[in-house]
Amino acid sequence: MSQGSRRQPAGLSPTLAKLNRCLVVGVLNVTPDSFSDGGLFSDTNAAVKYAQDLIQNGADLIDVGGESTRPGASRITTLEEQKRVIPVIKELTSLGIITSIDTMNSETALVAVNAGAQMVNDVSGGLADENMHKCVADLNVPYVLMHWRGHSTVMDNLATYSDVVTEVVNEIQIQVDNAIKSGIDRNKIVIDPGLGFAKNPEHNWEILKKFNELHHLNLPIYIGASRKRFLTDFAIPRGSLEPKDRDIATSIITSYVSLNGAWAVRVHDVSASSAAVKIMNLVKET
Ligand code: PMM
Repeated sequence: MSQGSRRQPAGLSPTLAKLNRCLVVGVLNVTPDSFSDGGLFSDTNAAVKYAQDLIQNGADLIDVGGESTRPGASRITTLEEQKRVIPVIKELTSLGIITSIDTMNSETALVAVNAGAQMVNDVSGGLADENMHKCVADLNVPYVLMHWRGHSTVMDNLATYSDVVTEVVNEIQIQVDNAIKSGIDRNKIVIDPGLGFAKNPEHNWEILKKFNELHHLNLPIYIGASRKRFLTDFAIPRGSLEPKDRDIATSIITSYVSLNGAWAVRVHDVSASSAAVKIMNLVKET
């Protein structure tokens, strides 16, 4: 198997920067309606306890999100989003746990970084909020820029491609150029093909099959495959696995992308993916 070389962004805390392997990002959705873990955390204490368990089980950092991006999800107000995530980020920071903020909203990104988040994870790559790139440039933190074509209410209708990998790479390149024009340091950008976002299962598999083409962008790569519906394609009958039964498939994807040079994977079940990235590091050519 050909192995892409792993790049990492500048501006990481030394704890993360020194890890010579794919990072494991634990998902913490403080939402009532995310597709696999929505509604688990009604209060800050429960969310913090869950994040501590994720760290205990091998997460290197925690991605905190307050707005669901599952297909069909509707938007929430900035105030509601911040009410959900900011107390959690503050508490995790005080406990020494590294966090990123999963938001499309520049105001939330700003408040979250001021509360201690060390990275902005923007599933819209700057397209949902025209102030996001300028905001991240000022914050000067690592920025995950995901491929995106539209909000959750419409994204399934936007899954039309003649060559998905070429189009995704080209559209990411445009957003990277826009980000740099707004003042974001290129060394702080991480790209993500956005599995499941305006992509049907065949598109997701094609992107994974041609994973090495993502390296043409010469930027660190972040992958969020965890528990997504396409991971049920192998099941009999097809599609029969519930989100929580997709963790074995998720960890197999983690093995594959970490061997192929992904910088980080965003996962719900961190223990299996943590084992996967460590084992892949042992078998990988250096
Ligand atoms: N997927 C989800 C949420 N945030 N962020 C990035 N960068 N990439 C992803 O693929 C991604 C994300 C949706 O999954 P969830 O509802 O389980 O959090």
